[in-house]
Amino acid sequence: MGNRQSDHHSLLPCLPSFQALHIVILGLDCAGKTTVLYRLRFNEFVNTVPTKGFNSEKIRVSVGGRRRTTSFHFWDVGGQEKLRPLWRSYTRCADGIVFVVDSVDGERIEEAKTELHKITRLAENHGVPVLVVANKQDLRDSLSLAEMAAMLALHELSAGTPWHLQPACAIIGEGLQEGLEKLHAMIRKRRKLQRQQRKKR
Ligand code: G3D
Ligand code: MG
Repeated sequence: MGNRQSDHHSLLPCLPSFQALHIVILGLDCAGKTTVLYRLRFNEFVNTVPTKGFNSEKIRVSVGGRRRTTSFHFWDVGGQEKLRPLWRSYTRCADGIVFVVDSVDGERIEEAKTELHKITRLAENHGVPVLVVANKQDLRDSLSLAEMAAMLALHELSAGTPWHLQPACAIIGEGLQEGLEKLHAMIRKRRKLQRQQRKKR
């Protein structure tokens, strides 16, 4: 575990390591990205510090009701404005994106929407499934899922981008397993489609 910095973002290997799914966790600063990562990694709450570079963890998770576990390689990238231009280096070749939104930060939800739409519109991210995590649902005054979906204009994401909006509370882990199941299902569906398209050619 660590809050690492890299000067070699453009050199990140394109190939995901040994069949692990390459998942990038994005979202504005303070949305709860690092809390999500460490909740998944240690199954407990870990006090976070602002992420200056990135955190990366490989985690095996049992998904899809299968006995075998699936390996996810998560990249949690700093969300401060000055760090957002780096997101693109991490989403290159991503199998999936987890986009964490603070459900009580109504003031910055427009900013979150802009960043979400910007990253999913990139040509190289076309078709990459997105799990939108409506985090901090434990707090009073959190926006409802319907409000979040409307304010983030999820239905306006490009037609080829599969997405799922998951209510969650990262500090106790609620909703995270369910969200990962959905993300995994979307990734598998996309891969199946890609295989079928390759066969047709
Ligand atoms: P980031 O990595 O997106 O920048 P962090 O965000 O994971 O560092 O979390 C930012 C703050 O939000 C942290 O509080 C963290 O404990 C809190 N947080 C994360 N998830 C939840 C949640 O589901 N519910 C609540 N109530 N708080 C959450 P501090 O106080 O350390 O800034
Ligand atoms: Mg962080």
